Amino acid sequence: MIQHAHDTIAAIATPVGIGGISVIRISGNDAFTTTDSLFRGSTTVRNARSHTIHFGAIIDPVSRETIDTVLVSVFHNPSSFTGEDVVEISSHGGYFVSQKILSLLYKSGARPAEPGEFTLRAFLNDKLDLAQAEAVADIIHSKTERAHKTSIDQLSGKLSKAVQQLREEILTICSLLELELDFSQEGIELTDKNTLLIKLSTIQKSILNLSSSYQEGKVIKEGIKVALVGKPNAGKSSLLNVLLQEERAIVSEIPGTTRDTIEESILLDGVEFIFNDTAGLRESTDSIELEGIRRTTKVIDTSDVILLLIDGSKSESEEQIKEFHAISEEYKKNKSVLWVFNKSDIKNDSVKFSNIEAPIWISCKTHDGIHNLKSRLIEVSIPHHDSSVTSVTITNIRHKEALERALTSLDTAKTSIDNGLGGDFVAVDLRAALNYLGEIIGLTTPEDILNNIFSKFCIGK
Ligand SMILES: Nc1nc2c(ncn2[C@@H]2O[C@H](COP(=O)(O)OP(=O)(O)OP(=O)(O)O)[C@@H](O)[C@H]2O)c(=O)[nH]1
Ligand SMILES: [Mg+2]
Repeated sequence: MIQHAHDTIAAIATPVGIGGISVIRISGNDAFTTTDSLFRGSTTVRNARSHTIHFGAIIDPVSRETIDTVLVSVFHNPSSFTGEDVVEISSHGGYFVSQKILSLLYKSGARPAEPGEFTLRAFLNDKLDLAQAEAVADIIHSKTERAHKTSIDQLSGKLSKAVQQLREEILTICSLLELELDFSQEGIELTDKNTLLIKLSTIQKSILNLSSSYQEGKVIKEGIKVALVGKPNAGKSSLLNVLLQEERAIVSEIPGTTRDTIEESILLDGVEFIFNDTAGLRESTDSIELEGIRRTTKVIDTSDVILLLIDGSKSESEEQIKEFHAISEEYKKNKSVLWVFNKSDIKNDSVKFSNIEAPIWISCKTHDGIHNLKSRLIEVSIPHHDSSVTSVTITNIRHKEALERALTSLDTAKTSIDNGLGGDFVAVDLRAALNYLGEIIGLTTPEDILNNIFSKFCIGK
């Protein structure tokens, strides 16, 4: 993908379907002439000034038929998104028109753009660094205000600036060490060992702070998955409906009502909470119900929070609780587990619910305790990193891993200094840290990783 980055590419940049307009994007050396072979307006595209819009028609060059009336936006290189000559044709929306125009563009010499290829070109032409290019995809996918804010910050270069500053600090130390090597014959020392160690520790602290913002960043970007788990009739579907404020799932007094898992989300504290209503856990011989129960286990595995829902009106609850204790023990190492007792309106006071950490009582019937439940969900699942130290939040696991590798290299550098090893040893580790940080912004990112990143974009972006 990276080799043939100069030919002319075209793709529809808007979603397929019925809509007011559709935008077809063309980028590359022949973007203007390719468009001119179809466009009839008061000027040709190649004679149009940059950043101007022109009304005209798209004509099939073979049949001479008019396909649509359009607006054509013209951007001359390097002042365009990709840094190349770019044309954006705004046609009428729908399934047919934009596809037809696209196929005519292909016949006139453009080739189909690969996923993310426009953004890849922007990156290769230094319009964006890699972290900013990734932010473009994040903006498109953001569903909440907070997700949007972190991606806009990243697009505007906040993360890139923080990474660049860290690199500069390491580079200064590295250059000093390398300079010292030149004078090693004369026995001149430019750097004091302790000062060096303190400086490296300070840099490490900043990197650590940045990487620990990932926990919050992940939640902001991906949301929180909550599994509603319990015995049949505990009220899982009722709870889902109460949270969504709509009758989404079927509720009935017949145990085993929910067979398949139902996934729906709501916003709490600006974060998306994705709830999964599951089939009630019980012994069963019904093959459909058993499949439902198997799916419940899968949902539990992939959730961030397990909400154990217990019918608080039933006297057999002690036994259930034993079973839930087993689930809780198995998962509480890497997930939050909330114990929730439902049906407080018909609560059975004779039953003792022992050994349970912070039980939450609710009623799906009267809505008692629902507000408290929401607060507890927010409390256990949205981490807050110290944003006073750095206002940058990272949301990408690739960035987190690169930061961690940089930290390890700095650790090795510090050990080398402690052990009295020469500056050349230390410099090698510092260079490694520089490379890892460089991967975040695309300075030192291997080509296969670049390809992988851009292939996950949508076509037309
Ligand atoms: N009194 C009372 N009844 C409730 C409450 N919540 C649910 N119910 C009733 O309990 C029964 C079962 O509710 P569901 O929401 O279908 O239970 P479920 O856990 O989804 O059950 P399955 O899908 O069979 O696993 C229904 O008759 C509900 O009306 C509550 O807070 N109070
Ligand atoms: Mg149900």
